[in-house]
Parts: sequence; structure tokens; C-alpha cells
Amino acid sequence: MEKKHNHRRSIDTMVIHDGYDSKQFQGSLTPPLYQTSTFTFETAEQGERRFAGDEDGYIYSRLGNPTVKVLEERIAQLENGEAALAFGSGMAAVSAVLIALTKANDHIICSQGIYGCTFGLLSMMKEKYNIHTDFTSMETEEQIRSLIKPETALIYVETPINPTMKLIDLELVVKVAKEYDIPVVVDNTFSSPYLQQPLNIGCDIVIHSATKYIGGHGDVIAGLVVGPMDFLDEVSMTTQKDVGGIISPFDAWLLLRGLKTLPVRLDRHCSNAKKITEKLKEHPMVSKVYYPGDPDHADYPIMKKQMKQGGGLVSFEIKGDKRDAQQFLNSLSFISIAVSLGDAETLIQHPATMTHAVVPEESRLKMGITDQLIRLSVGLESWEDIWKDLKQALDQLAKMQNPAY
Ligand code: LCS
Repeated sequence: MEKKHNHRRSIDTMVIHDGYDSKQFQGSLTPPLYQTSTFTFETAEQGERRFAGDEDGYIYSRLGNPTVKVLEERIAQLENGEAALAFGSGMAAVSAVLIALTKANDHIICSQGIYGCTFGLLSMMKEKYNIHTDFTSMETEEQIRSLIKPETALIYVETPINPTMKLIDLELVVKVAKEYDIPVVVDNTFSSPYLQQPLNIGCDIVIHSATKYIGGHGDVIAGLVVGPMDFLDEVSMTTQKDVGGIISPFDAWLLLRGLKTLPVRLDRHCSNAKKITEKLKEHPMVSKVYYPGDPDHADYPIMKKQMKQGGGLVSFEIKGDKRDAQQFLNSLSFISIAVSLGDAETLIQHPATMTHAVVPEESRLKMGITDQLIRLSVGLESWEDIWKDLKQALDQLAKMQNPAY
């Protein structure tokens, strides 16, 4: 699987202009919203030609829509891929890729730690189709090499990993995968193309939950896949068309709006997350802080190598047990207790009982998800206000555990 061209202009410009030519849309500055389910044919013969693929043109919005097309072209350019497809959720994107790349009895190598529902999907694929997954921390070439089998269909990587913020060295994974001609699929949700571009490192397919940083405003559920044209043509004619988890034109339009400010938003998410990390590390109720942009983070050298900055998510462990973690969340004032991430609002959640509750306890602990682990999606508010809220809740917890605090 080969990649295309290098970026011709800065990503700050690309998020605003790529994939759209206003001249083709009556000068409309903003891509028009084609809120339509179907497209009329001038004649029956034209309908026949379009279905036969002998004439370009739209047929039905599950098979393609002009607003969605602009989004797909823009994200393909941003990730430096040949083509892209949009889906109705990140999980629709993940499942479309996994179904397209596997058949019964195949094998998958996966990073030790992934989003809970992706773990759930891999478990279902094992039960239904005997597709077995080996999880590994992928720290050395040998670790990966030792797991490769003739039936290994793909290597699936999340980096940074949800919610432990561990990183996988993509260059190392690609090196081994190329030796065996195994495609590498990267869930790039936590970084967005602004912070990390896996295809430029040699990975084959990128997936996004566009619900997060790409949308950026907490109002859309959507997914994206970027990769080689031949692979995506196949997905569009199979899992996208026939399973049908497509995006609505309005949601594609909202994503195009959100994308324009991706670099500006992420710069603030990252600088806020850095400040909050420094403060958390100093608080006596916090035992561990995981932020890839922190020079003390074990994977900081990998961050420097493959990411522009550390991202907007910080995970940390508090002193205490599950009830203390819940008490801490309940004591927050404006920070919202909610799953999802990448929104303007700071969001906080308890992975063991929320995003990763579906993962059996043993696997969860292997991933590093303890009952004390909290995940914070640092928003765009003033970092001082975010810290003030976290600090008062941590202080309350300290007083509860030690009245003399
Ligand atoms: N991949 C990653 C890394 C994710 O974090 C999520 C959702 C998905 C895929 C699935 O995307 P969706 O279908 O929700 O658009 N992660 C969530 C989370 O951490 N909290 O709530 C959802």
C-alpha cells in the first residue's frame, strides 16, 4: 500500500481550504449542505448508466453525497492519504475497517490498551468468527515479531492509548509490519492529523472518531477512515454501502466547520494540558500523572519523535479507592462528568466504570486501568479556572481522608 504526495501547504491553511472549490458551488464560501436522501435522474437511461458506473454522478446519499465528499477529500489531504470515507460514528469506521481486512479464523495483533468498544468488537469477532487478537505493548521489534502468524491480517494500534496515555512507536511497528507485508491500522483519534500523521510514518490506514477533536464542539458523533484508494473503494462498495453506517450530510457539514479551527483549538488544548499536568504533579492527593508531553512521561521520547505536542488529555491516579475517585468527581464544580473528549468544555470520567467498563477486570488491569485512574479531557477554558476546580475537589478529598489537612 503506497502513499501519495507530501503536503503542499501548511496544515493551518489546509484545514480551511482543501477539498473545496467554491467556483463549483456558485461561489458559496461555505460548502453547501446537501440535506437530501436521494438524487433525481434526468432519464431512466441516465439512472442505468449511473448504477452501472458508466457515468459519474450521485445516486443516493448512502452511496455518496456532495457535502460528505468535501469532508472526505479534506481529511484525506490532512492525513496525506489517497482517499477517505466518512461514517456515522468512530465505531462504524473501526468496524468497517476490521470487517474489510479480516475473514473467519484470521489473527490480529493489537496494542495493549484500546478504547473499550473496540475491545468489545474484537471480543465479538473472536466469538463469532474465531478471529483471535493478541495484545502487546509493542515495545520491541521482537515482541511484535514473535506474535506474527501466517493468518495475521493486520496490526491495530492506538497511540496515545485511551485512557492510559501510553504511546506506541509507530516507526518500530511499521518496520516489522513491512517485513511481513501486514497492514498497520492506527486509531489517530487522540492526536488528530494536526499532532500526528501516521501515514507519513508508513502506516497504511488511519481511523478517527471525528466526534472528538475533529468536530471539537461536542455536537456530532462521526468517524473517518483514510488510506489507499483501492482499499477504500472496496470498503465503500462493501462495509460502507451494505452495512450502511454512513454519516448524515449535516454532521459532515458540522465537521467541516469544526475542522477549520483544529490547529488553533489544539494549540490551546495542549498548552492547557501541560499546565494542568504540572499542577497535578504537585498535589499530595495525586499519586501518578500520565501526559505524553511531560518530560517525565516514560514515552516522552516517542512523543518527540512522532507527535507535534502532547495532546489535550491527561490521566492521573488519586490516592484512595473507587469511592474516593467517585467522590472527587462529584465534588467538581464546572468541570463536567462526561465521557467523550476533545470538546471546548473540560470533561472528566472514571474509565474503570465508564469508557472501559466493558473490559473484564483482568484485561483492564493489564492495560493499566485501575480504580483510582481518572481521565481528564482538558478544555479551552482558562487553565487557571480548570486548575482551581480540580484543586478544590482534590483538597476536599484530602480533608475527607485526613481531617487535619
Ligand atoms: N476510538 C477511540 C480512540 C475512541 O476514544 C472512541 C470513542 C472511538 C474510537 C469510537 O468513536 P465514536 O463511535 O464514539 O465516535 N471514545 C470515547 C471515549 O473515550 N469516551 O466516550 C467515547
